[in-house]
Amino acid sequence: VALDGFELRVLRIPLVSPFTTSFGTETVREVIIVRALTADGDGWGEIVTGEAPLYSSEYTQGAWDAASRWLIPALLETPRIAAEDVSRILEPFKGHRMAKAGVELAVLDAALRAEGRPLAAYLGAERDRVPSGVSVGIQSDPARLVEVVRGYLDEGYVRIKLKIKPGRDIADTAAVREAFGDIPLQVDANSAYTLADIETLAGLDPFDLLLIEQPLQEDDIVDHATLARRVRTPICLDESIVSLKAATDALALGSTSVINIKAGRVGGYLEAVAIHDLCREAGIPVWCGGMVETGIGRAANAALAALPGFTLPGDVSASSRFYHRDIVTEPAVLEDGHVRVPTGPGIGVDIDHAALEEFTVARETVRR
Ligand code: OSB
Ligand code: MG
Repeated sequence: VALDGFELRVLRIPLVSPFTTSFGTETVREVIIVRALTADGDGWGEIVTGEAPLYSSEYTQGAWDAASRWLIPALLETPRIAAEDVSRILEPFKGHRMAKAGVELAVLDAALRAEGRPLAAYLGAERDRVPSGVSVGIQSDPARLVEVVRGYLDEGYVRIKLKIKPGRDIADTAAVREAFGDIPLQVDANSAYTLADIETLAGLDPFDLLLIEQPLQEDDIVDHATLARRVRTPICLDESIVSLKAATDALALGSTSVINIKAGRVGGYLEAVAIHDLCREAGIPVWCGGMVETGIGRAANAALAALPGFTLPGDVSASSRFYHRDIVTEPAVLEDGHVRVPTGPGIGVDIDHAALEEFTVARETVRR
């Protein structure tokens, strides 16, 4: 595509209910939307950082600075680039993977829209809908958690993921298992534990969980291998898998037996596909994680999750799980426990410009 420039916006979108994880409570999703401006039309991407560096080191203002001062100017140096060139051009800049992923998606969307080609087909998707799991935040107490989970099960979600943290783990998990029996159930600690908590984590074994997601720190790759030998529940890394190389290393060490793939965390949808391919070859199940995406990232995630190696339900929920109003004209909906993979060109969804404007709190255009 011939890039004329990029528009960056910070959006602040209210959540339908507070979302509590081991690292904090959010009531508003702050996110960066990227628009690639090209001679053949626009493309859209999403930088999934949050306001504060609590999930990983990336955060809104850092990603904004990296994108506007370094990543975008580097891409604008060449008159024409292919989406497949983006990661190589941005390679000299260390880290900032979420920023890179959002910029790459905008270029990819512009290129695919110009060709009339859907992202799903381009990535190698083989399904037209994907099973939808839901990530459930920490509630005031286990009884309330059971009621919230009941609501999601009634809506049709096919897999429940409970956020846990020290002191809100065993009793919460026990309450949900007790209330609903043999449902597909897993937990996510967002790196809230250390190896000193092995007894607690092994205490989750009787609940027959699909997996425990990211119990230890991002760089605790050896400790995760130690933990994996001491608990029966499969360990699934999220935060630790920042690249294809990190995935290769974690599998070699035995630190993880399932991988949560998030395009933002690994620097883009193309790197995400490479991790999918590695895992499929190795017989490692993967599933598509979420970062409370708007309709832009949610559409792209549905496309990714439709690849054949995504054998577990992902955090690819309906837009209504988080938002009253989305910024696309056809937000993802739950149909029989599944989300449909968009079939239109590019990410396959159109922007609701009125909603986009309503939630925009900052904007900047960087032109060639
Ligand atoms: O760890 O998977 C995570 C949300 C924000 C940051 C990290 C995580 C999450 C979720 C929600 O669990 C996933 C989603 O439904 O988008
Ligand atoms: Mg996670």
